[in-house]
Amino acid sequence: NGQKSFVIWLTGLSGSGKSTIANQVEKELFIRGVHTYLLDGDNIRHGLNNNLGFSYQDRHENIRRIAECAKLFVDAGIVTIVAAISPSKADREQAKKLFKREEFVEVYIKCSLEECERRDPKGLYHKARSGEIKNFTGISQAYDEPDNPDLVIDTTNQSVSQSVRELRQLAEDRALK
Ligand code: GGZ
Repeated sequence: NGQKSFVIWLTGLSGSGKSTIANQVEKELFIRGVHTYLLDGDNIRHGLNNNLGFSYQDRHENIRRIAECAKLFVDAGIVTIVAAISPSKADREQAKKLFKREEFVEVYIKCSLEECERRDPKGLYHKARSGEIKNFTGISQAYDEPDNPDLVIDTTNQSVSQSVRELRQLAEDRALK
């Protein structure tokens, strides 16, 4: 009954639901006996990546370190969930290259900018619009949509529980097959 380990890479705008979905999916997988670890960009920026900001260069380094960490966890046999905006297609591709083909699952947590901005749980979009925060993804810096993700979860008009179900199903199928 060996568990397969791999990385589930969640990319999407701030406020799209990456962390919320990832946290809930972790709980549900734990109950089902699947061991996971969550690498959340926002959290890692308080520790390992506390010397990095939001320039293209710093985001590149943020994603590189997160990907290398994810590789360590996958090597340790753990289903690893990454939740990071990871706006650059090139950076995501570099991350992907660290893994075997079947070990990297790219999931686009899709949500319209309008809806992310309406949610604005931390008031960051408001600050980005007023210019208080610079280089804000979707407002003053680009987000490259994935061309060919393994799964798209559109949270714009969908409940959290439905999004969680979709991601949990994918993770469960892959972990236990
Ligand atoms: C984007 C920013 C910014 C700027 C602060 N641009 O939604 P959050 O608040 O809670 O999580 C976001 C987090 C982004 O960190 P990541 O490591 O995921 O970004 S990346 O993958 O692009 O390196 C957001 C907050 O930090 N935040 N300033 N300028 N998000």
